[in-house]
Amino acid sequence: SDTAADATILVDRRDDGVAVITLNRPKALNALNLQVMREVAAALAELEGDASIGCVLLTGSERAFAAGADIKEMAEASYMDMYLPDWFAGWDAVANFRKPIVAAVAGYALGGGCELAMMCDVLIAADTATFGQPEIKLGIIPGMGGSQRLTRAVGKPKAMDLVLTGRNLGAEEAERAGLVSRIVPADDLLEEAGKVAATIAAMSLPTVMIAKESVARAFETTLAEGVRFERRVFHSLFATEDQKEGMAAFIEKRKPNFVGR
Ligand code: CO8
Repeated sequence: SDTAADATILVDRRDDGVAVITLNRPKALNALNLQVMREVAAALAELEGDASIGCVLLTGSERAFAAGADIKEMAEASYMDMYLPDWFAGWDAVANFRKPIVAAVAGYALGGGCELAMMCDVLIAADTATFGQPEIKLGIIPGMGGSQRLTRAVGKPKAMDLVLTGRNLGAEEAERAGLVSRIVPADDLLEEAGKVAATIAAMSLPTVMIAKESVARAFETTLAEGVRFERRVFHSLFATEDQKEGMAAFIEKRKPNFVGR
């Protein structure tokens, strides 16, 4: 772990190609203040350039992935306090990160916590996970992409229900709605999510990055444009050594040894 004493996150680069980022403000249920945002963004910037890391695992505690943006930090803010520094734009570092991020969510993922989880690529939920966009109860609305990403994930009727009433969603309803990838027993969360992240990290890194980019494109464009994009980047993979290795390994009935280029 390479973390400062007063840090709000822990970063652990494992030798299986997975970097684990743990949100660590236990007394505030991992409320996402500006310090957390800056530390996550800085950690991701380092991991982006670390060729030994193929996947990031983002998690919180048993009690809370994150109970939202830090309400105490925002309570007295004015419009200009929010607007001029573009409050929370720094979280775009998560959404724009090029390697996959697996979120391992136990306990509360509310408000900005739910929005942060939705910025990740694979969302593994403990059976104890609770999702929601309760901002309406505070007189605000989701501000880290929730009104958009939630609606794309679960559709308009469910998103309206959640955003307008602020009610919580248990893990099972979240999975039925398409918000999470898988549910696992809470005791197995880190192990199971770690296996998913390690599986991804063992693949060809450029292929994984391009696969992520291609799926993410579906949220940005029309079907015809998205399919055209996919075909172009599909063709581009034939410029990688890993495509040659992966196909040769299949034909020779052995495991591929991807080199990440
Ligand atoms: N911000 C600051 N502190 C928090 C937050 C939060 N979001 N959530 C919990 N805490 C603190 C509590 O204040 C408490 O601190 P203290 O001990 O000093 O009083 C401590 O964490 C423990 O919390 P509770 O005692 O409340 O624990 P409970 O188990 O009783 O309840 C809940 C847990 C249900 C999760 C409850 O804490 C809660 O409702 N939290 C707030 C949830 C919420 O409303 N989240 C949305 C926040 S707004 C948001 O995320 C907007 C994002 C976009 C903003 C974009 C701006 C541009």
